[in-house]
Amino acid sequence: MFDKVLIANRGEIALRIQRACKELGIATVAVHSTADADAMHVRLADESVCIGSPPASDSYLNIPRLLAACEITGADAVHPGYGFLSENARFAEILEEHSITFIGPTSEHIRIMGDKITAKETARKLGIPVVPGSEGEVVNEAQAMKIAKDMGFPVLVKATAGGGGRGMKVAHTAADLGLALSTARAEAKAAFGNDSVYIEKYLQKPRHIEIQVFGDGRGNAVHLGERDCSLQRRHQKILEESPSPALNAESRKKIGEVVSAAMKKIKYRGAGTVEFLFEDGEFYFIEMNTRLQVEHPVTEAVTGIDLVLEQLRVASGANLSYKQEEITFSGHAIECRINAENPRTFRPSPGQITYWHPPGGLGVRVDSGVYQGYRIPPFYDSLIGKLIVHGKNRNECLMRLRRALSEFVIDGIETTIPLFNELIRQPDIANGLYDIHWLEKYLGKS
Ligand code: MV4
Repeated sequence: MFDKVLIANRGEIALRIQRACKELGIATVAVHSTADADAMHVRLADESVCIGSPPASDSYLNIPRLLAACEITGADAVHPGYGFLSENARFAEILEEHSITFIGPTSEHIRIMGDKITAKETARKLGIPVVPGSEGEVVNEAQAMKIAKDMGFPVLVKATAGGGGRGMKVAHTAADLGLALSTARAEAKAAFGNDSVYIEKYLQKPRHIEIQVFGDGRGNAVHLGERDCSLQRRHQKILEESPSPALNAESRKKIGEVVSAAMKKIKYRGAGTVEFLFEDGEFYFIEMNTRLQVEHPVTEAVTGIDLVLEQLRVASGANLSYKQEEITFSGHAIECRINAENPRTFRPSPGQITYWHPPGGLGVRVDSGVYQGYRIPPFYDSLIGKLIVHGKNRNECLMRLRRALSEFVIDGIETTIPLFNELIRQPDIANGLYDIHWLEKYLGKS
């Protein structure tokens, strides 16, 4: 097992990773920008290194500085968390070249899944159901038109280097296709420096269901059930739950087996999430995330498995701690992302937290890096905490979530807590009847 892990991240996930390291007796190194000198993950780490000024490019995304922090402290492994460099294949490679373990998949798997076309092609070959569409990128309108007419409109133009919804354009009819292609290309070029695009049949009312997987890198892999992440606004998840209200035991078992078999075939290592759209009882692969996800505590709540402990163990060469038949799913969990934002306009609300009182009690978990008196910097994303609630079933979970939200006191800034108080009282949410467009329709109306 590692002696010292450098956590190349900040905020709640840096603390989350520190907890697992401490349970295994591993020393922790925090890195921080000048804006995060007072952050909790810096206070609780065994060592800390200031790696630059607030902009991520000058700190959390700066590979030479992260490498220098490893050299200075003698860290023998790096945990990237999520975001920042967590899916940067070159970063994983550079660490390995310096005999420092990247706690995650191989750079090869990061690269394959980071390109949405190679990801989809790999999934298709592994027997994972994918969305009908072009075989690879489309190079001109004539080619796109033929494929679109064969599939039928509407179609979706997507950026090959994309993800998270950037560089995506719907073409509802043949007349829209040319503009959709050029607009998606321009957005992809601007966002990723790569204007390659592909097209897919546009699914109009899907849910977003993702499967948590874990592999040891030697051909063993398990799935840890699904998370329903359909409640999103502008591709930002705001609430996630497991199990999905839309799945029955048979569809859950089937997709879990297809995905874990696929991860065995490619000898996947570490935590991963296979993302699907789910519509009319069918799954359609869209992407794979080769990192720990923000919403991983939802899976931890229903399986009782600490995913970060597993990441540390597997990265140090250990076998998986669980066989598939030993993984059980109990109850229901819901996570609400607490953002420092206005609950109506979603405008960021940085500033000082003058009062902080998180909820507690059975089945209530709050993962956060803030504290009373902490000043939220304006430079990073607005997530300040995650409220994860578990109950024996969805109704008990909702009942407990209502109570936990009513107990949560955060003064001095605006947060999205009032939005959750509203949402969990909406019949569609209480009944689990929502798709990926539900929230934006609701916000558009209210
Ligand atoms: C789609 C889709 C409909 N049809 N692909 C959004 C970001 C990336 N994860 C893929 N996304 C979508 N791909 C086809 N063929 C709809 C979306 C989509 C979406 C997906 C999941 C969660 C929220 C979403 C919001 C808008 C669009």
